[in-house]
Amino acid sequence: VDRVLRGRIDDRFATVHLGGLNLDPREARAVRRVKILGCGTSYHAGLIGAQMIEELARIPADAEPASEFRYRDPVVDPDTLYIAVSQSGETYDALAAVQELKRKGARVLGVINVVGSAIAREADGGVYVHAGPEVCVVSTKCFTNTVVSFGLLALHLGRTRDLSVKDGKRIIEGLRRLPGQIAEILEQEPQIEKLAKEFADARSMLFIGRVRGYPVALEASLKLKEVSYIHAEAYPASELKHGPLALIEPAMPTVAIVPDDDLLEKNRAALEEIKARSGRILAVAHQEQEKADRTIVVPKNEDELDPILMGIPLQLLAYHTALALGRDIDKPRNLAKSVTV
Ligand code: F1P
Repeated sequence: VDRVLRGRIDDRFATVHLGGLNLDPREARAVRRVKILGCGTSYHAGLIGAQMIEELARIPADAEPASEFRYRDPVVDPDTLYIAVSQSGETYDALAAVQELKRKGARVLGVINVVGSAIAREADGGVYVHAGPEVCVVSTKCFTNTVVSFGLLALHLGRTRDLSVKDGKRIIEGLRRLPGQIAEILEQEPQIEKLAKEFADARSMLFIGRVRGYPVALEASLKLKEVSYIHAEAYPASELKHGPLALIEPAMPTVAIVPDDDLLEKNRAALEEIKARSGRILAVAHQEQEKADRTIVVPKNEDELDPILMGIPLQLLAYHTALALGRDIDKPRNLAKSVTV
């Protein structure tokens, strides 16, 4: 995270410098919509990025799996800024989506880790996330850095539009706190390892989060699936009452993302619903949650940046669950570093 922030923040004017972005202030102001495309973890990072862009720049934004986008006949709109996300920069579905967009005359930026990769070459500009080489197949630190990069990009777009200097400074200070806060989370690894052992008997796990917490839940459930092979499903907390509550029972624990923001009471009410059905709950929160059986407490940042931190303990949880089950974490079955077909 230090690396992605380094040299990019201008504290005096509460702005950021994104050298290769290739989007001048006039072009940034002309953007009417942002569409983010990526696969797997990169798609989940894009979902968080879309929320950050809506919150900080007030531009309507959404994310879609690139693998789906490329198979439909999308309406390509000149006022939409398209952003492709990829750790490897080689994922074929994402590359095909970018090529299709370029063919239709769209402006496409990349949020990419590997410098000079196929998608980076194809894009008109963008942000490198500087996560370094991912040594294992599963994307972890790159997810974190991609979301931080979206924080920078959202701040940049926001400062060319609606975001005040005061809010810009608030976000910048939040970004600067991240490395220290991540170190604090990593210090909790022994406790998380214990929790992983406690929950490793689950046949299936439900991950829930509301609004900012939902993409975190999606990514945490993907991490668990990828390395432990435990079935996991992520659901928006607000959708629980529309069906999945029927599944709650002690054999299916719930991991709940419960940030201290204006949705805290709503999230607590969801925990109560689960408890009322004898569900076991592991919460990731900014304070102990009374209704949860266990809570991983993470440091609080600015509301908009909370998702960056809340995913990290759940990466550790997936890792230690896989270890407890004797899985080969560095070579998970059926997972390739980049999916090129
Ligand atoms: C996309 C992705 C990863 C996943 C696995 C397979 O890769 O779905 O998120 O962990 O490695 O590919 P990328 O486009 O971000 O390189």
